[in-house]
Amino acid sequence: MALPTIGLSACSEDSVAPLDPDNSDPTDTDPTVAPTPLPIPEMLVASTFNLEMRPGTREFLTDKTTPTKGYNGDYLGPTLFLRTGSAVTLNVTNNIGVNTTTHWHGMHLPAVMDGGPHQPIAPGALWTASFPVLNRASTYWYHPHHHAPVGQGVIFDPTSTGYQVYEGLAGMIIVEDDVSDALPLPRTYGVDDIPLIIQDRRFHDDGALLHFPTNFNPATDPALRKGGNFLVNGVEAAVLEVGAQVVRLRILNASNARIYNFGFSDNRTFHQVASDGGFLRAPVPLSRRMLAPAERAEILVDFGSDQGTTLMLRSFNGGMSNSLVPPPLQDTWDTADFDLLEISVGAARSNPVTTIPAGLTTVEAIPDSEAVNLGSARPFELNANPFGINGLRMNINVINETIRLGDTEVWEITNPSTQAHPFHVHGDSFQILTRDGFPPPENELGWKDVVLVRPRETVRIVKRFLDYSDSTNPYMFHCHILEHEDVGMMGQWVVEAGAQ
Ligand SMILES: [Cu+2]
Repeated sequence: MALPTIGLSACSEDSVAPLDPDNSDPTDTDPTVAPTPLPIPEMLVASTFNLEMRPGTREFLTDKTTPTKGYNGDYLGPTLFLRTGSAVTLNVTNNIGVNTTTHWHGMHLPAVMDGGPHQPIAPGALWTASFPVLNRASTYWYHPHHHAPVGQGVIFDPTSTGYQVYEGLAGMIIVEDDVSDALPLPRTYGVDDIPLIIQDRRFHDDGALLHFPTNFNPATDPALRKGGNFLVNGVEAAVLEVGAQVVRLRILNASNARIYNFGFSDNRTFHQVASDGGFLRAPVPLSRRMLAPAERAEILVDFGSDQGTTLMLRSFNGGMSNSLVPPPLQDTWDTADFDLLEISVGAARSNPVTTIPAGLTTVEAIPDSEAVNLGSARPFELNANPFGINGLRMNINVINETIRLGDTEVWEITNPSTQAHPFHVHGDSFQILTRDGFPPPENELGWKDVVLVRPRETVRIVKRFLDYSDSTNPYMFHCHILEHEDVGMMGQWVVEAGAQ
């Protein structure tokens, strides 16, 4: 499939870097080439899903072939539709020629079904996960989570998580339940309910994915896969056509390392309705929503008065300055505003949603008094030199934390480093109690499975450990900057059934 090679010329402000698929000249735009409509990943609705991890190619750059990997296709994968309360079976076949896994990010499931480092899939092998869907309605995703031997060369290892996700292995999961059914939200997939999988990439001159610059020095460089080619659903500089109505965008930051500060080119207000693991109590009005790697946000955007106009989904990283990525680790795009997607508004579709609901659902706040360790929260210190957690690098043979089934715990995550780290916990969603002692903003008062911990910040989360115990097979906690994870910023925990 030929992909667009143009840079859209829709930017109205000089300070905004135009879309630039070749990433060579910020003024290099060619309005004579028609833009590509935003592709919508195929949605699979089933109780048994068959996923094949396979190699492919894409033409991201004009007349250049990029070797890629995908699920059931060349790049990314289908959207899996799951229903709370149903049973699901996922058959994953590894045809990418190297060891891998597939992890169901955010799902509450037995550890042996998690698809983490302890469920490797050998080349040619089939791995099956089956579990009841217990999650709340929200947006989740899947991606490889293989653990290559930790060492300086691990980020170049084609079996590492960062390498494989960068090649294109990722897809979205949508869970619906009785709560979402009852809400007056846009729900027609690809029409007014739009998946947006956001990624950044770099390319060699020959079109191959550029993992690191040729002059990359592992001793001094940040060793992060970041680039100035921004893909939405695997395509750069695409156009999303919507109706003049309320549209729901499911934004997934599936980038290896990039943090985005999403907003629109006209600075309009939008409403966040869901965070990683479920709906918020009520839509939260925002003009910016930051998402770190692996975070999701569902937002409602009212285009009801915009028929005949276009606007841009933009990342306002200029406003982030040095607060999350310190200067030695920055690239151009960490401190610039840049466009991700053009949105073209046409006539309303049939049966449009035209209003933002006043309320959504009840979110029971887990009382911290329920925690068995309120006075001595379980500590997690994020270490960047060398990378690790609590002074330890990931060791697949070491269980770092043991938790008792049925307990509720407070975890305290501290970040003494100068860089923000998105901390992810497998197994089930948690809630954020405090950031530096204060309650988080309203749009973080829901269910989360990734929390961005800023430099020198302390975040307390509360999590229930219910339903599944397994003293042998662990879940993971880790930084979701994938290169950090790969070099050892990860640990393992088990849930044991013990005397209550
Ligand atoms: Cu990190």
